Amino acid sequence: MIVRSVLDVLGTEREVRTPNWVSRRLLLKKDGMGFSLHETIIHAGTETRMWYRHHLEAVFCIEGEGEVENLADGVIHPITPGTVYALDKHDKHVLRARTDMRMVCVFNPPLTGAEVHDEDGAYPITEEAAAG
Ligand code: 9YT
Repeated sequence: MIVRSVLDVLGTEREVRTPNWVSRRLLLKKDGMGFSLHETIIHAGTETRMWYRHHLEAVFCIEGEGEVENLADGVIHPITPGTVYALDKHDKHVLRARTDMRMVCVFNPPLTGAEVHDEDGAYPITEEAAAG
């Protein structure tokens, strides 16, 4: 059994910071679950364009408010605590945070840990990650 707190992750290599968000990667590929699970804080006032070409991601909001725009159809969905969005079609999207937003994010295949967004807002796939 793995038992781990966000507090264990702070300031370690499992905590990844970018200008728009900080991600605490509680479970990664090396933990052997077949998915990765992160707590991500999206900073208030930011707008982040993303396209996870190689991954499926579900994002469950537990704190804060914002919106996600599906770039395929221009539809804007409000995001508040209790709402999940799932990028089941590798959807290109923009996330806008009105306040700080606390999200629980699940990736399939799991992230290996070192990923940061490329110029498309995607994470690269490594052979290791592709193997699941
Ligand atoms: C909501 C979202 O996708 N934010 C970007 C960071 C990502 N969730 C991560 O790496 O944890």
